[in-house]
Amino acid sequence: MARDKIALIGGGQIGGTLALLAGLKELGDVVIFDIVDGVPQGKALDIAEASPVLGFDATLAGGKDYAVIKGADVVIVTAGVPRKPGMSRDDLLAVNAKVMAAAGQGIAKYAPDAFVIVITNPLDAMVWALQKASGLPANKVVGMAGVLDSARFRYFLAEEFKVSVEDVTAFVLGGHGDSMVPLIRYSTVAGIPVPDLIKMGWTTRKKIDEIVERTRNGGAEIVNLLKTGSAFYAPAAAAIEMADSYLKDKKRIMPVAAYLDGQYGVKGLYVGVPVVIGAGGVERVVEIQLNAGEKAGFAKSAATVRGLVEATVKLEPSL
Ligand code: TXD
Repeated sequence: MARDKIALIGGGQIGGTLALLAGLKELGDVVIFDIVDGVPQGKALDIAEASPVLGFDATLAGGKDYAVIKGADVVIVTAGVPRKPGMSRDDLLAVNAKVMAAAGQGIAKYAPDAFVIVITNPLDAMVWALQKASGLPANKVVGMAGVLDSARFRYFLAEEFKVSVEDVTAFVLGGHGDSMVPLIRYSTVAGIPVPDLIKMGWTTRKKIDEIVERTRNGGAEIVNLLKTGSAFYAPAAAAIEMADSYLKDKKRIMPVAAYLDGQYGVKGLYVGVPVVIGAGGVERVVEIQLNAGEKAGFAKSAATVRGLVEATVKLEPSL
């Protein structure tokens, strides 16, 4: 049986890391598509030359013609421009919406059966734009944000409790970044909910609130440190975990930007919710009961996303 094929649309900071991680985990053959000639080919060749040392078998290639993604099983989209100082939100939306329109057409033409993971920011609007432009079924197109936000939350909790990150689970809802809604009552250490750990004296409510705030600002914290770009190791690791669950039909439950058709009271938008990811793509949206505060936080997050999508449609009428 031929290997699976992973196509990366965008071979920049995250794209290159995705290619390396896909190789390391032997997820399949990798192609990198980018509009900058040479970069995709150079990164693909460099990672291929690492394979004898790292011990994995995969073919890696790059190119600037969408035909290179032909037949891909998974497509991960990081193509676009990051927000530069002085660039308005609408400028960023306009540029990246055009990129999503082109990527959507390329995927529709060459990889219509793929599972698509969008990473490009502003994430919640770009995943909507990509699905619209590609015409792929909504359950085969998702956005990566929640797995990254929950990874940050899990890391900070593990640091606070001095336990292994492997025994910490985190539950986040809503949009990416500051409109994220973390549910500490469903976040646990070895199954013990965080509120119980507060009662057990392992930490304080104040400390947990600080950790939530740090998670919300996780992207900005890295941008301020790097100064020349945004996070890319953790975002790439998060997207690869989602691809892995699809390719191996693992049916992992993960927080992703998924298409809601009434769940959580939202219709026709991509918002961060827990879903089951298996060979069918999004196989189930996990709809938990929210209390009044959580409902308000989620509704606020969904309203922000709706505003972004409406602005995107105005700026990119082809969507
Ligand atoms: O959690 C999340 N979703 C966020 C997403 C976490 C971190 C980064 N976030 C966003 O991902 C970020 O704001 C960007 O929108 C994307 C990709 O981030 P990255 O750091 O990889 O950006 P780079 O290094 O600028 O790479 C973008 C690549 C670059 O090589 C460009 O040449 C290419 O995209 N590019 C294109 N490729 C194909 N087609 C078009 N039109 C195109 N335009 C640029």
